[in-house]
Amino acid sequence: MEKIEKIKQAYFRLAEEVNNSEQLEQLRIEFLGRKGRVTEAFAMIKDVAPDIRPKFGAGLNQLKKELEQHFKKLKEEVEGQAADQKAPDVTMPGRPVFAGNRHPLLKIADEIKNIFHSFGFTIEDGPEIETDYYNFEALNIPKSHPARAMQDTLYISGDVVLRTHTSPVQIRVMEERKPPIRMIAPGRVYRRDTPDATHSPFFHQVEGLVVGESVTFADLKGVIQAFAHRMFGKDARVRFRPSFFPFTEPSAEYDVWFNGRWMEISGAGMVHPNVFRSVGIDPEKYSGYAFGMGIDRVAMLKYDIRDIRLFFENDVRFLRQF
Ligand code: 2NL
Repeated sequence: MEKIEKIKQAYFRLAEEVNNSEQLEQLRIEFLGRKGRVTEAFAMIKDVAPDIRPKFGAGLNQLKKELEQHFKKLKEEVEGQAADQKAPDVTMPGRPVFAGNRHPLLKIADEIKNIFHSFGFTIEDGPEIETDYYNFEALNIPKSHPARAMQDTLYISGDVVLRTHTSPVQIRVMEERKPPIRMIAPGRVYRRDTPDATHSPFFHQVEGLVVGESVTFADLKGVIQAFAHRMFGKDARVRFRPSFFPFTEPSAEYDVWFNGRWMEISGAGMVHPNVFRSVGIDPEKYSGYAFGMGIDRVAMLKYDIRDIRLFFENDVRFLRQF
């Protein structure tokens, strides 16, 4: 029994000092291994006097059980520590980071630009702060037109305005270039509107303009139809309704049928001869068509968004869906 007690004490003395896996393994070999001290003690049973043999055997069994249990706990401790101290596992998958995404209006604007670019249109740009001349006068919009009133347009000073459409870009291009012209002008425009589900004091528009010899209304319809198919798929339908704009004659508004409803996209028509005259293009020689469309409207139709203000509130829960 003294022998058992000695092994036990030796084991615990050594176990106290174990703090890495090599020492742990040493401990196992020395006490619980095939030639370890516990195993050796079992081999001694046959040399022990028969009257104390059962007690010795039971003591040894008890010792073995106790050391094995303790060793198991110790092993868990040592290995846990080792795991903590290990270098980071570079093969672990990374934690996903939300990298952000493009604004839905920019995505739609890009799609529109790509479609018209593929039709051979150039993409043109111009100032958002415009003069009365480029925003109204050159477009054959009379002084008396309600759009020119203070309640509809944001005036910076007497004849400086925030552009109400991107038509001024087309006027500037026509002043600078000879036909043929085939262009779109995407950009932000401003109106003096109180925000609600369908109005915002700023929104986004793409205007298109094609000028050449014998350009017709049929060309306009074909291009709008082709655009609608590319943007909304082959099932999209387009309808034209007669309308009036001072800068086109004849004029039309057009709607696109998509997702079970008609949505007014905007207007179009043949460029008014007075507009050609104000930029020095001969209306007897050239004809052209123009159209406008609301980017916000196209985005609302395509993504089934029912409130335009969502685009401008910058709530990431909304924005990250696209
Ligand atoms: C709308 C739809 C439209 C045009 C824009 C245009 C531009 C030039 C000459 C003639 Cl430079 N027209 N743009 C034409 C028809 C409709 O926008 O609802 N506007 C108030």
